[in-house]
Amino acid sequence: MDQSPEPSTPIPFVWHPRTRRHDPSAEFWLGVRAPNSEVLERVNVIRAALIRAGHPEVTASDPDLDSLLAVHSPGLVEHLRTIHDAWVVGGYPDDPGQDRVVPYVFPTEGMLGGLPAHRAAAVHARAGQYCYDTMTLIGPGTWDAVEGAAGAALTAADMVAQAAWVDSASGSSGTAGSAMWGPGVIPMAYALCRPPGHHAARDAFGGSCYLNNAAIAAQRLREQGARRVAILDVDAHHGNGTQTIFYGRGDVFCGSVHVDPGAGWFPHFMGFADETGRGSGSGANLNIALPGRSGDDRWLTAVEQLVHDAGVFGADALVVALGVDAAVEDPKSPLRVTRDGLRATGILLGGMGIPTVAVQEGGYHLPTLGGLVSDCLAGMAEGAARAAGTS
Ligand code: SP5
Ligand code: ZN
Repeated sequence: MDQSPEPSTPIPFVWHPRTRRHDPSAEFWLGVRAPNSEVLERVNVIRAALIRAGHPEVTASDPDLDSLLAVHSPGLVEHLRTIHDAWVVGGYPDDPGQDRVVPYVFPTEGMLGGLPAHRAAAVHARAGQYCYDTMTLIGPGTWDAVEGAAGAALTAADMVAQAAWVDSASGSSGTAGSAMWGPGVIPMAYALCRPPGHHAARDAFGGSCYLNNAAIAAQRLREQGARRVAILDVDAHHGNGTQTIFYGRGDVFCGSVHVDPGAGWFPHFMGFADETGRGSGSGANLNIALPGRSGDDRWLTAVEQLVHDAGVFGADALVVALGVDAAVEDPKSPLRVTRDGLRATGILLGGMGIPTVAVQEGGYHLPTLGGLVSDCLAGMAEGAARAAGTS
């Protein structure tokens, strides 16, 4: 082993230029139209910061349909792919004058009373079939970007899996995966996904999310050689979609630290500590809900707990649902985590010392967003280098 720590390898970042085509333009909250804060500029500032910090850039491949259907229902995928075209054909941009797909009626379980929902004839009714809020609008380029984001998550997962399990099994080197990381370096990649994904469930979308990029990455890691994957979600909001997707599975651990939904925060109806998994997934779900004004101390104690439990679970691969909206500057959450706190978060996550895919989730304060993501990734690389050096 080297005596002096190697300078840690900058984590490669994967993105798809098609992320640019998504413009939700607005959100409707309590019937009031507001600008949507999940804007393209988020990707621009993160990408600029990562390039400045020397992270190699990789262009994502397009995803194949089967990879999306591994965690989502065919109905949801078909809906997202086709509903905006149907909206335009239906004339809604002219009458009533709305060019984004906006739902108004939601066929909830309570409404249906156990009956299957009929396929609604009206496109404006179908708009609410898979959607659970009024803030996640669909525009002309939304599906392109959603596919691109999923592609970025899959490409990052494939790079990591190739280096971790395929090349090491064959003893080969020089393939795309192993070329990225030298011998002894723990493979880690970051997917600059937009739109984000952790609020999207198997059969429903909302919370600015359409398909669950982190879940898609985790599933791919399982298929490519990981035996037990941990998804650790450090976005300020509970990763409710990810939780639902894996709730009954014992091969994927989901842990999330977030602002307490019981104190009135999105996603309101889930994210509580008593949600611990079901059936063979019993014990494989961990929610840590924090009071609104929590800062670094409480936050890092929670992250330590997530890392500890994922270790006890026996994870041999990690997916980080990397939202940075817990930052004190962020307008979307009351948490008060500092930039140093996010770097320390990265060190703890990287310290697991296992192959890792980080997937971008939330983070909305444009002046600090790039630095926050870049510092968290630097922490991850540092934590992994330390773990590798002492193993
Ligand atoms: C990925 C992610 O961070 N999604 C966050 C979704 C949370 N949206 C909650 C919105 C709550 C209402 N906010 C009021 C906005 C008033 N314009
Ligand atoms: Zn969030």
